[in-house]
Amino acid sequence: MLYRNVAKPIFFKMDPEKAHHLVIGGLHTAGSMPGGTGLLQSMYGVSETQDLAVDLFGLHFPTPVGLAAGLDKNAAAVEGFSSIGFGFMEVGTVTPKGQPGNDQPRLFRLPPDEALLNRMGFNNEGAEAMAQKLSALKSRTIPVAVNIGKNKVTPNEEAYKDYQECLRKLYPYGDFFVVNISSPNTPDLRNLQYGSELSSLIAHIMEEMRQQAQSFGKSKHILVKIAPDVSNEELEMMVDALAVSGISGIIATNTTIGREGLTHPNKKETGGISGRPLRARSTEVISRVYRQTGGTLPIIGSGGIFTAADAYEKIRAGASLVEIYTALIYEGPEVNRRLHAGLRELLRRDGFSHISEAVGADHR
Ligand code: FMN
Repeated sequence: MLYRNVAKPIFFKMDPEKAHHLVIGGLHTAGSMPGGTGLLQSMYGVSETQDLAVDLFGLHFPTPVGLAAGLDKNAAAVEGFSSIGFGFMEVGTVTPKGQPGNDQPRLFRLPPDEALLNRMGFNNEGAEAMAQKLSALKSRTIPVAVNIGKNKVTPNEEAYKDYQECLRKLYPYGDFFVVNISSPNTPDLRNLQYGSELSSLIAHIMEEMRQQAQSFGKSKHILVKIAPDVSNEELEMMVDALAVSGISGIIATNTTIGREGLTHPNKKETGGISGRPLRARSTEVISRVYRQTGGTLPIIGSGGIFTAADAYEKIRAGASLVEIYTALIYEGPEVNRRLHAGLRELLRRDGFSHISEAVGADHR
């Protein structure tokens, strides 16, 4: 209630990006202050329960709801985000070199559509800066995934070098990794999702993962995040290629360039839409990936989750974990307790004693 009644009315009067920096700054300060994480935990934390804790990728996820990529692009507030009820978080997208991203304004709210539109363009401080921040963390309470991308100036033919460089700099610090080839805001990035470009990129990335595993003495998992704006045939080919590539899972999906059903005038801006309008398509993609792979490739569901029913829909469609971004902006950190309690109730309703029993239940 505190967020919805007090903070949100103030934030929503501000420029969206300024509000964003205020949140990150606040969570950074709270997270690094003595007693700060404890206070956040007591206000917004979620107690781990046996029915919702997930073990996957050799990691323990205290809850199945994570923070999606793009909010903490520089890993500036990991301790803060770890204390408000998330079961894991992604940091990034990070690129090898820092870059400013697109010109502002580049983030827009569409309140009646419960959506955000962004064309940030991978604004971030670069892999080295992120490595320093992650290495300075005192302790970790949830898995932290590093979401990696390519610099805007790097041509697609050389994109693999950027992903490899990110892995070289960040391998010790990520609990797992996400290859972002699905942002609509880096020119031509999404072309890396198709055909030989995809196979060759992932082969190079897997080669680097093997080398890093050897020199670091520990193998880690890497997932690929895909776009919702692909035809079902394209999706099928993509999943075929990814299923044999050695990656550990798929994140479905990133934002959409579609504008269907939107009412707010900001829909005319260029960029990717997140939130409510993305819900149905991202669930459909999850469902298709699960069916095609027979549930053998773990899926993290992302897109338009506001309620426990939204999260559960994605889990039943085939997601082992889910993540949110836009709901956090519209609903505040209180959203995590609601999702957690609601998911437990839905599991009980369906007679499941553990969330893993619900994963892909719609296909059985
Ligand atoms: N996804 C990425 O993989 N990398 C990013 O850097 C990234 N930046 C984002 C920035 C903004 C402002 C928003 C709204 C989304 C961004 N995303 C990024 C996509 C989210 O991680 C998420 O997949 C998407 O918003 C759908 O989830 P949601 O409907 O819960 O927001």
